[in-house]
Amino acid sequence: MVNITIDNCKVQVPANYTVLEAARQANIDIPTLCFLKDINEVGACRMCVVEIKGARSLQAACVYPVAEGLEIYTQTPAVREARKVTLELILSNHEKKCLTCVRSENCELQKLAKDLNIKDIRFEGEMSDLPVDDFSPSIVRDPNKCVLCRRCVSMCKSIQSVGAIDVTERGFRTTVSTAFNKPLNEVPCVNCGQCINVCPVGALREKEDIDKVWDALANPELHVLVQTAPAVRVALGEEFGMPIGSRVTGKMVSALSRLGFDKVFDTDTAADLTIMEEGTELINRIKNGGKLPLITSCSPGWIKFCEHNYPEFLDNLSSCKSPHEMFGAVLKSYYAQKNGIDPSKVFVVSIMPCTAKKFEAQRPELSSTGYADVDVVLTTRELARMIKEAGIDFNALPEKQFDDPMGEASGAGVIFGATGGVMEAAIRTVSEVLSGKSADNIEYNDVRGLEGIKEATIEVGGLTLKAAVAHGLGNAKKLLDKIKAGDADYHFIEIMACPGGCVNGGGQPIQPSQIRSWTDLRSERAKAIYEEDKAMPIRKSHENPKIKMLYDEYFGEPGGHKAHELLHTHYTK
Ligand code: HC1
Repeated sequence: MVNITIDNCKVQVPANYTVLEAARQANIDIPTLCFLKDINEVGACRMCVVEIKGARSLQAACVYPVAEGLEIYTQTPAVREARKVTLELILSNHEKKCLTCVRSENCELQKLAKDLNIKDIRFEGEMSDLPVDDFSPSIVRDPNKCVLCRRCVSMCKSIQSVGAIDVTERGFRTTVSTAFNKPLNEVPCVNCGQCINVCPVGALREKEDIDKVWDALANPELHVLVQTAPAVRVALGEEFGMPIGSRVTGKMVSALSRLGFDKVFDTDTAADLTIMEEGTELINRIKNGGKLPLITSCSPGWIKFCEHNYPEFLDNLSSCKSPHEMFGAVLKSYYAQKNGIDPSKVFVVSIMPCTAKKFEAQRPELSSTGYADVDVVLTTRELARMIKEAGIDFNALPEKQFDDPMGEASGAGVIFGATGGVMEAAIRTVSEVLSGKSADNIEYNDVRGLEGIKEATIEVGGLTLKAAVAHGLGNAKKLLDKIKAGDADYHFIEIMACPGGCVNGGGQPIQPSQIRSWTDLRSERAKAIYEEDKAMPIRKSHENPKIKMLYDEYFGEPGGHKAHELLHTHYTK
């Protein structure tokens, strides 16, 4: 610990703190723009400057280390003027279309202007007029709104090890762009959308598909079905002012019914179906000498990363479609048939925490009924916008259950939304299938939590299963490199593209740096996921009666012919 003085208050702080962290401990709020804890700590924007006694110039609090006896002043006239000039210079060439910007009221630049009491902008800068890149099915990039904070670059390069974007050019022409300024869909972007979640302004956003859904809902010829991913229910409430980690499953179902969907289904049900298929695939590969390790295939960002960077692992991928794609195929086959509806009139909307699911839904490999399994994917944020546009008072909504005939899911389906969840759900089922006995302890803590790579050795029905879980593509890369080098071997691996898994997907509500830097969104939302699992009457996929019904009435057996036709695919790129 060291003793320092901030604005004449004496405080004791850990010796490894920066001035920004020390000020926070002393309840002094220093404004920041480029700073994002553990992701972008580069001191580039100069919004957080402070005076340090003895230093020759103002210093960036986010990178300046504390030391015994340091005297810091955060609100001197020189500091206030420097911050205002910096902010006005940023604003001088920022496209100020705040009324219609998707980040209005959730924009860190707008908040800074208000907090720093900016009334006039003293400088009139030249405005850039660069083309908006909206070719990707998942992400829109508007360089005219970019404030060059570099958070997106750090996320893409350092955390995700994708490196699809970087800072290019010099001086006034400096911009964040792709190699040769190509559209995002022509570079190895994996569509994970993590760049959107860290952008302080509206320079990065999801490709909005709301109007396609309004049109479908207004079309009397269509039977419009919606399904919601596990992670949406623990984050949607944030869009309506609720605390991080609020569970809003019942209100979410109510809202979707009020929007006019014919049925509201739960992707968790299809997650249970995935476990039946993937568990069977794992057992078959182990027993019959198939390709191991088996690697999960439900994260489309991970699939694309694998295609671009590790094609030698493509045959390790499970042939299972992701749960929402499986559900789409079930709705356009079994459900359509059972209800006497022409499958061409069934319109499936998936509400996902993920921007890569928009890309996934367009993949030609995912249309086994002759129609796209899923017609439109909306993110959690887009759903919130629809609810607001419809004038629905979300907080006052009653709780509602998912619709039948497939309105039931297990806790195993719910935990898919957190890193380690697919692994844990699979173990819950595979261990019972192999041992023939029902297990009481079904919580596998070794695969839970936020360690980048988790390993577990599990005794399942006479087999010693070696498992690993990686979340975030940087961790996936480390794990795959270890396997390639012969330093590790496993039977089964779960990989999710987003750090923390889907709870932290690129389509989830955006929390500003002031919150995100100090509260771990991933663990708060994951906590809610595990609470939801605990509250479920059925917690194992193979015990879900709707899944039993599906196999009895339609698919026959897991891994059977019909299941392969509709629920599996193969990625070959
Ligand atoms: Fe996910 Fe999945 S868990 S991929 O993280 O396998 O997006 O939530 O829906 O499909 O079930 C996302 C979440 C989601 C699929 C499931």
